Amino acid sequence: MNILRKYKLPEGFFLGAAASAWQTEGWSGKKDGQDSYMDLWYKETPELWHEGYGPTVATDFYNRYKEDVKLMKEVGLEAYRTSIDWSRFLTNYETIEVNEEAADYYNKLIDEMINNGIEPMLCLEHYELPAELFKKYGGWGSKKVVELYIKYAEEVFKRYSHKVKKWFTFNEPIVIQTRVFLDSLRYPFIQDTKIAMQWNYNKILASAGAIKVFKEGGHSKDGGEIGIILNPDVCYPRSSAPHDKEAAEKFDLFFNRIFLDPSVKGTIPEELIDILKENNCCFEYTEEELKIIKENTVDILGINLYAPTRVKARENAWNPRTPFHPAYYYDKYELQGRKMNPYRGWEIYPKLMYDFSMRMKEEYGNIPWFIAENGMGVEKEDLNKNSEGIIQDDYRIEFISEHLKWLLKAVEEGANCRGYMLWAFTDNVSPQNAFKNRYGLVEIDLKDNRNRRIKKSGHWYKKLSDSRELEATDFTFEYK
Ligand code: BGP
Repeated sequence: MNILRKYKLPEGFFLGAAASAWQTEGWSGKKDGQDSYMDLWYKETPELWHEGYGPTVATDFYNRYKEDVKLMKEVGLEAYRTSIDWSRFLTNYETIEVNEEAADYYNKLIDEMINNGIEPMLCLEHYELPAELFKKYGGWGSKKVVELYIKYAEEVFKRYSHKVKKWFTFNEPIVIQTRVFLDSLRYPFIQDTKIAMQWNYNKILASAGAIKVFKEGGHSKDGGEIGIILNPDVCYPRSSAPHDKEAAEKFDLFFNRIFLDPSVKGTIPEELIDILKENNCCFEYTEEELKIIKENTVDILGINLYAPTRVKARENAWNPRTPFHPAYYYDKYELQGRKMNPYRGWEIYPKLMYDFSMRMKEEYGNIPWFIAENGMGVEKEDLNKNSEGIIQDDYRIEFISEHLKWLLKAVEEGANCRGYMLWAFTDNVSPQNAFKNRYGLVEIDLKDNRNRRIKKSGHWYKKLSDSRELEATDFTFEYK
């Protein structure tokens, strides 16, 4: 028998859940020419998306948000994070012509949340780059797109910053270009490391630019805060030997410090620039841009943590015919005996919450941050219902409890983590996996008009939020 303990949620520590516009809203209300990069990817290769589902209807949040806000209350959310879909919000991305219908929808959604006591947190880009800017300018590879994004951000702040107090420039800004241009896993299947690095850099610059207009526009008054949501891969070396440690350090440089350092410290690591230059794939930058990055760091960080990454020194020589890739320095490594989520193929290692928290405290000035995503995607959950039709997702309750427990321990030891948001509020569309793995506290029933039904975990989350007391196993390992 495991020993159970009660852990108190500290005062002011918030509980919420997250989603994004394109994963929930559906295309309802979108006009011709308003596709996002995600819509384009799906339209080009629908056969590669799980069972053919994509963002077309998603959860129909655009039409059903009132019903959903009620459910947010019923599962105990204090805050809800979603995004403004850039491709929907504007009808002309160059002259910044607003789609007033969309602007009205976002306005009503914000009001609905506030009126129900749920704090809205909004992100400006959760992969919703307008397809038109992708096709015309090559997307984030172009500084023109940086300029247009900052104008879009300015327009959004003007309309809503008197009501919304937490803003985020990007969600997981590293992901798209890593999958598309570094690893060539997605449409349009191009491999070009320099383009991937230019996207990284241009997003760093765009984030700083949006923070600048936020501050200069006076949107910080009355407690307005702006930050970015990053997905650091908490990385562990196979061994303490120098070659394995170096592999982990290089992985960390390319996938974590690349966004953490400029966002928090205002600097891009010199070692990264040196390596990119040596390999002829450095991004184009100017001293003036570096100054903007230096002067416009975040107020708050949102952190998405799901699974650890384990690496070891490479065992085989690099194929000299392949272009430079950070994997020149490492191989991925699987820890024997690890606990897995087999559906998503991710290791489950709750202590990563603690390890990352301590890193924020020691290396990043302990600035305010929160868990912006953490969760467990599981396939065929509907086979797991009780007689009343409620999904019995005890594994999700255990997953949340174990991760939250490690996070609370870190807070007790001085980590400046302000809250926890689960991915996700309802089941929703994943890139390519679509509705395969379900993440929600609330089920979306695809066989029955996308009806909503709170899962066992949703009822549990509500109790947690009301009692502000987590019951979870003690830290001691039980020998059997
Ligand atoms: C994060 C994204 C989310 C969400 C989540 C779950 O990386 O910010 O948008 O999709 O991961 O991952 P997936 O949907 O790939 O299973």
